[in-house]
Amino acid sequence: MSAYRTFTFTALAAAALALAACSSHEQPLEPINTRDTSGGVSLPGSRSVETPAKIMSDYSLYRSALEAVKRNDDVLPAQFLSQAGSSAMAETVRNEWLKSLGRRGQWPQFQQQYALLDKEGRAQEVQCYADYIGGGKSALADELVREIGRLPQGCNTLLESAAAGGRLNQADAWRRVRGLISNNQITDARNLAAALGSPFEGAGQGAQEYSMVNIIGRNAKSTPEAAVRLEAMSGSLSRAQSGFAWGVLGHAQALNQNMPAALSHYNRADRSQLSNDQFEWYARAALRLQRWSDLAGIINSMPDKLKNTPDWRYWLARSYAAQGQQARAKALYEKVAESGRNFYAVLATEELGGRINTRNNVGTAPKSDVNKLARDGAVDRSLTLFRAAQNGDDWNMRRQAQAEWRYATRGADENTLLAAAQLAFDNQFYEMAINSAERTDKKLNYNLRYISPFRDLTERYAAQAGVDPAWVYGLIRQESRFMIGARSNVGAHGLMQVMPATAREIAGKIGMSPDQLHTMDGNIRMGTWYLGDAKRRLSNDEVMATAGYNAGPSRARRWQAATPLEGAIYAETIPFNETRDYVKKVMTNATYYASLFNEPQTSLKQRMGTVPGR
Ligand code: BLG
Repeated sequence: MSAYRTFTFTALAAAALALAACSSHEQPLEPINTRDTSGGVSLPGSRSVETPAKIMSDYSLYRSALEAVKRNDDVLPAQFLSQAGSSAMAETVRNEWLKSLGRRGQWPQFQQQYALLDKEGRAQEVQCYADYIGGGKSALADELVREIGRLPQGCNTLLESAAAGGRLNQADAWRRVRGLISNNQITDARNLAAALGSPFEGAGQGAQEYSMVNIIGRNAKSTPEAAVRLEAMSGSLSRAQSGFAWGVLGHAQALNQNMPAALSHYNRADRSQLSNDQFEWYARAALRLQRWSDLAGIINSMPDKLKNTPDWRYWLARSYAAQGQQARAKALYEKVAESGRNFYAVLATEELGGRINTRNNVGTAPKSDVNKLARDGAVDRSLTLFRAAQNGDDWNMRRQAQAEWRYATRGADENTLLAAAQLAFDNQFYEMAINSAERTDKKLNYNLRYISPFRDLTERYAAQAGVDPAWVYGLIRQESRFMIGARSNVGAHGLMQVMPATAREIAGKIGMSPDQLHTMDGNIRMGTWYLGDAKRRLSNDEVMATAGYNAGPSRARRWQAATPLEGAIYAETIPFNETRDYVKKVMTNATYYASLFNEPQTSLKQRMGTVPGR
């Protein structure tokens, strides 16, 4: 969508914005920066409001159309799209239908529908099919062949045809074959090798690659024999092959937290062969052992995109600092501190002697902006679905309401995002209030980024459990985005995402009924108690307790080192992706909430502390 209609503010409204300093939140707002009074919201095109009946009927047609796509029925999706207008629903149906058309090779219809898809809303697999029928050199194929993990069917189709047509970099393509073998995606590996002209069943490179399954395959790679076998075979392998295989073995050892073995395998790897994931674990192995000069060398040899993330810039700075190179460290900390409000940006800010602050630099979005947004058709569709989802306790519909919100605010400028965040908040559509508020970079409203609803209950139960309310808020924000009744893929429930089995355990210990998991009050009570209990059981350490809340206390203990370890190093070397990311986010959130709640302790570094040795 290119034509943006901009509603510009009058001077009067700008003055109103300057005056709108008092918010409805618990926190008194800091005096706003009166220079920043440029209001106005911009909305894409003209999107007229539809009746609730039309929206609900679209939603039910949408669900049927998606089901129809699964049955390879082309009639219902066509019917739905012919009358649906533009929405996230239409975009999803079009993408799913295009994937089905691609799988079935229905190219004329594919091309017709593809032309109607917004560039920003294209599913990767759909783009793969489009490049596949294009038949030429594909930038996407060049990028995807560097991936070693699973890709959707359409992207494998693209890669195989590019391989067969000699349009892929051969070294990259064989590396992907190896990667697929190490990830146990043998069929995809076999197909790609065949497309490269050397099948697994032949006598050429394909067969040789496949023979590596007993070294780098899923069941082999973490065994002690793998390294012995690789050593024995080294003479008959290419540098790329053995260089890749050592990376696989290093990665497997690092995930088992056998860091010295991981490092020694990785040191024999060919760095140009490592995937990003393998590279990160190479660095984590050195980090966990605090081999700072090795760590600097590893980070410096990462591909630029990875090396320039806040995460690895921060650790590179730390390794420079540990080696006495303060000026180089400082320059990097400055870059990381500018990268936003993530875990490492906060830690870097502190290394530079600063502290986070939660002073808003804008006032509350003016009522007129918020009202204007509410009259946008796409925003209204989202809110209509949201309300209906709440009334019917329908989580599929709730997810669609969220998708419509993201669609409605796609490409929005910062004023619009802040007004959207306010509108979502006013409607108790909390997850989207956060989603919109945290997409701004210059104009910051911390009360919306870090909303704190249900304050009475949360503070009461946090006090009962003897835990910091800022920590509890940081956790709820990460767990459920304040969605009452939220459910995770594995069945965790409610604001604090308590698992039913854990709820039974808690209920037995503190005399509650397990069913109270499903009430707002009961959920917070159970979650805060469990958090406090995890903390007591885990040496009173907040970082370990956070990990334990998500992955189980016994795992958090297993991840301890033999000797005391900086909390940030403990967190960065947690082997579960979900938990590693979770701990960093919860602790960062807690730091922002501590500042918003005027708690005395607002240093993330101190909060991360030192995890005691086992
Ligand atoms: C946690 C439990 C732990 C349990 C672990 O799972 O739930 N915590 C709570 O219920 C509060 O008790 O440890 S164990 O009892 O020692 O096994 C491990 O099973 C919850 C986690 C699971 C996670 N959220 C709280 O953090 C979750 O739902 N993950 C799936 C995310 S998604 O839907 O796939 O994105």
